[in-house]
Amino acid sequence: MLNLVLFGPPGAGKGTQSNLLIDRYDLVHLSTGDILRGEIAAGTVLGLEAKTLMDSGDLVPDAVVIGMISSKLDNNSKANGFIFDGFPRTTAQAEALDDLLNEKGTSISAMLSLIVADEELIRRLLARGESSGRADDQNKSIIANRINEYNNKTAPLKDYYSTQNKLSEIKGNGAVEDIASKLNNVIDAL
Ligand code: B4P
Repeated sequence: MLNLVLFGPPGAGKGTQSNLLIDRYDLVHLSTGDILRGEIAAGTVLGLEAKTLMDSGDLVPDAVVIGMISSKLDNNSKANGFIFDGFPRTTAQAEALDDLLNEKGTSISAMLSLIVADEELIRRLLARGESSGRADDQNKSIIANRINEYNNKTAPLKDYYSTQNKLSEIKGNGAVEDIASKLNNVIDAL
């Protein structure tokens, strides 16, 4: 199985690149952000709980997202592999993911980490906010909180995967196709 963690700060291009990778490598795309926004749109209890946190740029509790990923893995038992987009975001999530994959006799193949400067992240997210309607894309202070959450809780996961020799860092600025081509080169060499 090919199991990829697509990693990076908010606005780094994780969702954008995932959409290209799933077609090329025939993988199942698991975006915790998309799943949570689906719960909000459906008006579930989980969605209602998550909405306030997401709208202010805070992370949703680990137990919630780990439970979501666990059931998605069970529902896709015949998959060739997965792209984890926006997950894991904390050490507890990374450890839980290792355990879940281990139970299925597989593991993470690589973490692909997109590097983009903060000014470019802010520019992209504000631009998306003009059309997405997402509350967390609407103003600089919420975006700053998301970047802060990433730096404090999520960026340390690079060390987690680096000690397992699974970390590749890729520059995430420039044309979408050029970044996709760099990602493909890393994956094809695995
Ligand atoms: P996510 O949905 O994961 O949102 P994101 O970090 O903003 O990344 P996204 O994938 O949407 O954006 P992308 O970089 O592709 O998370 C939202 C919230 O959900 C979190 O704040 C948190 O509250 C909650 N959450 C999700 N997962 C969680 C977890 N595991 N644990 C706890 N909480 C969790 O693209 C951004 C923009 O850049 C787009 O407009 C795109 O078109 C543009 N873009 C992409 N590539 C570009 C390029 N090369 N050049 C120019 N623009 C580009």
